[in-house]
Amino acid sequence: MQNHLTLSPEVRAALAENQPIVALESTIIAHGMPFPKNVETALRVEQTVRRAGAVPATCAILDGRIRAGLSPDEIERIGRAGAAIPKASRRDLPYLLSQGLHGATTVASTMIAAQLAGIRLFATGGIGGVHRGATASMDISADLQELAQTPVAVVCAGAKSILDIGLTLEYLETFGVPVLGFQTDEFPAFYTRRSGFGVDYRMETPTEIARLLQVKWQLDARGGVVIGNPIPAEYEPDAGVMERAIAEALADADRQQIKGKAITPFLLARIERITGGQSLESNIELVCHNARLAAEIARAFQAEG
Ligand code: PSU
Ligand code: MN
Repeated sequence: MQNHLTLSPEVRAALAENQPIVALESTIIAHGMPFPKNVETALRVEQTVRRAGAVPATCAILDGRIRAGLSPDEIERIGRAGAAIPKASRRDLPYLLSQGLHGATTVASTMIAAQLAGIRLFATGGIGGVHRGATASMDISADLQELAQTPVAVVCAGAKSILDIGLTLEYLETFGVPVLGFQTDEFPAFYTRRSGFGVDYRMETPTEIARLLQVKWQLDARGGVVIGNPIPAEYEPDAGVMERAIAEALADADRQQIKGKAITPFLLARIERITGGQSLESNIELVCHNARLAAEIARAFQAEG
């Protein structure tokens, strides 16, 4: 079988030495934030992982190869190219790899890259989910099916209320994906610490989470775990402003008939425009916050294993 994965020298060495590693996605770089903040953020997230004692593995598709671990130059190239690099979820991989193309990895495809590499922890901003109105549109992110089948734990700030958070949690329950809250009883809603929906289990420490992950994969090698880490209160934007921005963005998407893979990036960019960049600052801070927690869990996971 041909191996489609290329590891950076640093990630390869970290794997050989059983060091803690945190996978990071690239759709957030190419489609989630504007240049140059996207590149600054990606580099700052890597630095955050390092400071917390783990090795970052930013993932992407470059020249038809799945890559785990990128150089700062490669990260900058992805950030500059932005939306010119296609957003790549599970279904896009065979095409991009067979054609020798580039792709920005989503939560789903970053989980695939992490699993191929042997990386168990992954930090991002928000996961994809069941979209509002999905009973008619059937728009459910492939991230959720990936969580159902691929053994990687995803630290996120929850799911944005551009999604139907209740249905997203129902879907995860159906597919047996544990949803944990780090020092919270509620699943966070990305920009806000609360969503009104509970998590399955509240966890107080990275070690507790690491032990749960060990047991999960001892029982069954299949499937991921969602770890909801609320945005720090000092970076939480005004909830009313965000709700109005989200409602306006959703109405615009509806009017312009935005569909499929374009909808999430469209909504993120609209919200950022409407809030005058306030949402972007919050987004950056919560990603760094998640990267730190993922590194701490990765360290505890290595210690427990
Ligand atoms: N949600 C966010 N920011 C993001 C994404 C989701 O708050 O950048 C990105 C992630 O890469 C996620 C993807 O995996 O969008 C989900 O897209 P879709 O709904 O098309 O599966
Ligand atoms: Mn979709």
